[in-house]
Amino acid sequence: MNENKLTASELMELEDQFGAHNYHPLPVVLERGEGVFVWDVEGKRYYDFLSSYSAVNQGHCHPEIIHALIKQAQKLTLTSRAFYNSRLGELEQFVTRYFGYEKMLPMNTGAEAVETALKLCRKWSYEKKGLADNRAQIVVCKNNFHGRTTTIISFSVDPDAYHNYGPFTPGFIIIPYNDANALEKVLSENPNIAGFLVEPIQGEAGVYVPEEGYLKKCYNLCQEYNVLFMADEVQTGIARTGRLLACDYEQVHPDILILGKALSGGAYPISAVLSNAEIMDVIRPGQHGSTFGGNPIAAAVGIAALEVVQNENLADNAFRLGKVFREELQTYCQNSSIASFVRGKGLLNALVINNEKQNDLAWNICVQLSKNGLLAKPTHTNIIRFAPPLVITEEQLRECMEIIQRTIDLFS
Ligand code: IF1
Repeated sequence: MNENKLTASELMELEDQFGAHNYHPLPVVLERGEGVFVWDVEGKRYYDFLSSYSAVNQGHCHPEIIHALIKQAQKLTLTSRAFYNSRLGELEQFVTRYFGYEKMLPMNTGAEAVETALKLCRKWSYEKKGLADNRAQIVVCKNNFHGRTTTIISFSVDPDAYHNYGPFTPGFIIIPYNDANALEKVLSENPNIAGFLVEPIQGEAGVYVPEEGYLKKCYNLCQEYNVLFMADEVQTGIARTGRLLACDYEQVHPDILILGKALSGGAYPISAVLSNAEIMDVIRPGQHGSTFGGNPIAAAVGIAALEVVQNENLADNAFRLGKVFREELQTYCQNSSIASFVRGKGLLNALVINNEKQNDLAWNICVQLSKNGLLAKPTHTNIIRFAPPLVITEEQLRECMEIIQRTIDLFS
């Protein structure tokens, strides 16, 4: 142990003093990760049930992903897109084949990829669909979460996300989620709609799973009205929900697919927008870009991260273990005065806590869970998200469910 090493409370104090207060973290200071585990600065081990908001689906520090990262970092890290680089084409070929598209546009963060999709959709609507200048409207859903940029928060309904960040970007129409009739109504009444942007499962809203058939209905309506169906699979994509994409459950192939997070297995910020050439080709040289997007490290890491998903059958594992998780916890809920119900798909799940008597109950449960060796984070005061790395085994999952039940029992 390094004698000069700061203690956990000193490290938290540093963040408190010198960092912006835009987060409220659990009081745990992590310094190492491997697979489903992370360790804090005192050497205590935890099961990670947040997976860095579903970015580390492949598990922390996956050796093959880290190997690809290091190897490429020692050779060439960044060229900008002023030149070709020896890895980008390979990534683009790999990713387009992997997800069944003709073209990909690389960015870095989820929000940037969403922004890219919105710009692409607008441009397509003027140049292909023939909308009049500056008239394009994009339909989005209530309680959406697509990132933190000014345009994206312009169509948020969460005051925390948008309050006092105006003026906002116009051109968005908000309809209820999980309501295909609402989409049909707006499409039939408004001829200026360019696209529909949707999360296949609403993550930030509390893992809200729409009715079966919703995505398919919306996709078909978009086809009927010549409107682009854009799926934000930043959180749901890449095996998290038990299929490669959450849209795969309904055989929906989005016109524009938005990916991020686990596209790198958490080793590097990588995001991407995918579509066919007819759409993507409306963006010409100089009309969109990013200094870091498509850099050689990202390319090497992205391929390695997707290979892991395939080689280790992570979608199947998430599908199978998600069922085990929900079945067992649902039974537990029936006998608990505190745990109301569980919902989700694959290994993207949420437990709804009955906090009528105590509104910081979910937070307190999460603090106690951390003491018992499992990390999860509450959202919307009464929802706890459970999303372990997809490399988790059934035995580990069963141990975790035991920790969860034992912890909640303490509050009964
Ligand atoms: C934070 C939640 C998860 C996303 C979807 C785009 C982005 C995200 C569907 C933007 C990001 C995050 C960001 C994170 C909290 C988080 C989150 F709580 F909001 F719902 F994952 F669970 N589309 N989701 O979920 O991606 O620009 O961040 O790379 O701390 O804000 P980004």
